[in-house]
Amino acid sequence: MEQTMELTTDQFIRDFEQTFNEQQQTLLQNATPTELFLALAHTIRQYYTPMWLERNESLSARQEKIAYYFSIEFLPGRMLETNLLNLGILDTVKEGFTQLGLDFTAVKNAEHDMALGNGGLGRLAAAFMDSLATTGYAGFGNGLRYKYGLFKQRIVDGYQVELPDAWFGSLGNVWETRKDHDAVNVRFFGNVYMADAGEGKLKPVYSNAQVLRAVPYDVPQLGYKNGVVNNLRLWDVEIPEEYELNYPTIADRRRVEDITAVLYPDDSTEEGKKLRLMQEYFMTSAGLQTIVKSYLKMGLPLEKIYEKVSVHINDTHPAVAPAEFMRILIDDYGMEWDAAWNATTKVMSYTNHTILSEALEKWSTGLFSFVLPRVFQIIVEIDNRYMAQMGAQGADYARVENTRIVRNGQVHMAHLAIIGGHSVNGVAQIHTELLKEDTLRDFYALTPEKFNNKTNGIVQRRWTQIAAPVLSQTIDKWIGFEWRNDIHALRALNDVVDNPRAQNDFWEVKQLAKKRLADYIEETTGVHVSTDAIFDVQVKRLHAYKRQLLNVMHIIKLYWDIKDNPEGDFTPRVFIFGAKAAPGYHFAKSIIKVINELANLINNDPEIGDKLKVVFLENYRVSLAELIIPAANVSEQISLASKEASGTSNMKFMMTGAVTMATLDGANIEIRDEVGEENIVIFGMTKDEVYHHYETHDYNARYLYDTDPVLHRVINTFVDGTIPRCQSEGSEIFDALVTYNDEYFLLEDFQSYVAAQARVSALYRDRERWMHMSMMNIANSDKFTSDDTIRQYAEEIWHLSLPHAGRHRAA
Ligand code: GPQ
Repeated sequence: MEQTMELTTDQFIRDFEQTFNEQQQTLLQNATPTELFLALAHTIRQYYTPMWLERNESLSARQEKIAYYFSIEFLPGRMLETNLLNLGILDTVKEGFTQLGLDFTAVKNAEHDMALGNGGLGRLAAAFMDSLATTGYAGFGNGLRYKYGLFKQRIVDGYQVELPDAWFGSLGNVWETRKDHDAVNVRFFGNVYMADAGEGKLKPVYSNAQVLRAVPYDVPQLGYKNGVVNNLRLWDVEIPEEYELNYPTIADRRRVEDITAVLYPDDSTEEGKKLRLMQEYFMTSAGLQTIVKSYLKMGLPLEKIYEKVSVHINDTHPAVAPAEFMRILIDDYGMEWDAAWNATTKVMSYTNHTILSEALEKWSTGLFSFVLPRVFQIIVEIDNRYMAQMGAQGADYARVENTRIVRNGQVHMAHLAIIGGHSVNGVAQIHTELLKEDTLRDFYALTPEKFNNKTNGIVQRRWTQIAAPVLSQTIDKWIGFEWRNDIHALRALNDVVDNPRAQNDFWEVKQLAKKRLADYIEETTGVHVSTDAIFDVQVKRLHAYKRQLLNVMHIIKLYWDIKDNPEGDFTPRVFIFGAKAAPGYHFAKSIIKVINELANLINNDPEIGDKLKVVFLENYRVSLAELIIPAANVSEQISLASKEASGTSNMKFMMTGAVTMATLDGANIEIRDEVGEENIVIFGMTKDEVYHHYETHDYNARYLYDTDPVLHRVINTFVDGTIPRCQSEGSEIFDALVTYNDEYFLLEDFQSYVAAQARVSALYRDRERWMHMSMMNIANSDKFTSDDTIRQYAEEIWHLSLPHAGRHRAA
């Protein structure tokens, strides 16, 4: 149901000027973009606050079921334009700024990205918040209010340098509201023993525990033109007044503040691991405590809490939730074990985001029981009862043993999440299949009914209406405006993909986006790139399995092709990278260094000229993605088949008209199904071929290196001094590829990748054919709306119904 705020430009200007005058003691014309941004944000706050209050009142008055999405990461990026778009007043505000003679773009750029996430997982969580509000479901986020978000990346001498990202700095987060009255205490450490509580009951007694205060800050999540405002609750840590004497020095306090200081503390040390576990428990415990409290306010029986509450465990970071929920129900509210367990398993559900084993969290029982002694007791009890119950059912012993929570001195968090919940899902079809047949196969054999797939999605509004306004206008021109409210209407574009005038329009749109990016590239790197070249983009975290290195090997091959035959016919390309490497991930950082040195070599070779350029854009983040993605001709999605759970940038590129260069991995497969085989470029091994290598151990990278002369030359380029200033990084790469047998099969996929890239070059030269492909991608991208993904979560996992619209109804 569409519903926009009624706001005239004149009214907006009055509101804005009034807020500005109250806040900033200066003239509008003298204000900095930041001052203007703050005034604008506060104006918007006034607009949505009544809706927010009303939403909360109506949800509790109607006792609506609420799903709580627990995630250690949320990556919304900038909120200004999303909030304006969703209120339906983006154009009004832009017009108001024009009338005031102010530069809206400068003001929007003054907002610091809210980067409380690393990459896909955090961005997905933020997308789900938007889609929950947009679909109208009551779904609230629960996470941490990090003082420093994901590090800021600088490139110095080709190396990644990490700087702290003080995202709310001295200005604060303009969107949040502190909710003091919902603060709760969270306990760590100490000793716990069970004492007689009378009536044959036991109660835990704590000694020497550390008690910390969890204070929530709420960030509103606005639905698209529907008047709905949901809530993202981020927890911060404080020292409770009654315990202040325990922290006499600033250093003592700092250690506490560390809990919400950084997004992923370095966990290569025992201290770092402890801090990470404390973060996970802190947000989980605080969230669950307040959820139970607000449920009880309705006066309903606690045993039935699952009728009004769902808790979603986003990856394993909040997977302590089932045990903590049991603790709250039993210790704090006196419930019996069986009733508590029944409620817990009905409340909890879990999403897995990777099959890579290093990301499936495990904690040593020593550390876990030291930090969370009571929760550990409960986990041991859950584990014992699970064994007993499975044994009684006659389940296969080996399977049960493999699925235990506590095993070989470790606590397996994914196992706790699966045993303690009713649903486990993967994030793309192939990923869910792999969970069933490999990673979690014993669980699947024991409890197949828990497994389901929910293919990821994106907030398409952000990637078109906000990131690509001209593309959006062009879509309007050809099929009307309906797609802005119902994304499935985009399919009407299928009718014009072969219309020469439409093709021409969409070509021009892409050229404009490329020009915008080319200007940015020149400004930030000094490299001039031609918009006549194919813009070939790979932006994502730097990880060996994502195979940025395969892309690099292809670039080296092209470099030699041109050097060998400078007069040859060549389709010009600009290769654009953006990628942060985890601070402790040495190999990934070496790849960044090599990309930068290769870029120096190529970009400064007059013989190469405009035929080939390589650009590494530093500090890749959501707001930079908004600039880069709409400008891409080719979207590089080249992970080793089976390794990328889904990918989500692949969906954003598709939607803005890039052609995907893809392995049959993650959601690439579903993209192919939507656009058709001929409108995507597929290469490389399938997951079955990869698994065949694993089973037979027959892979021999050195043999490929020795026998394929092209590969041989490309790989030698890493170590023969051709690329200056990266001797040691080059030999690390050589060793990974040849000496250590190429874990991600780059050598095997190389020839097929090169052939696929040659196909892309040929296709691009046939503009009609290329525009057909490009527009087919836009026209068939509706499947990947996170609005539909979240509807499936809401209906199939959380069993929510759509709350009735409040007073704010469409006229
Ligand atoms: N993903 Cl386990 C992350 O971004 N961080 C993580 O710690 C884990 C997964 C990604 C995954 O690699 C992508 O394939 C997915 O598209 C994304 O999660 C969202 O599901």
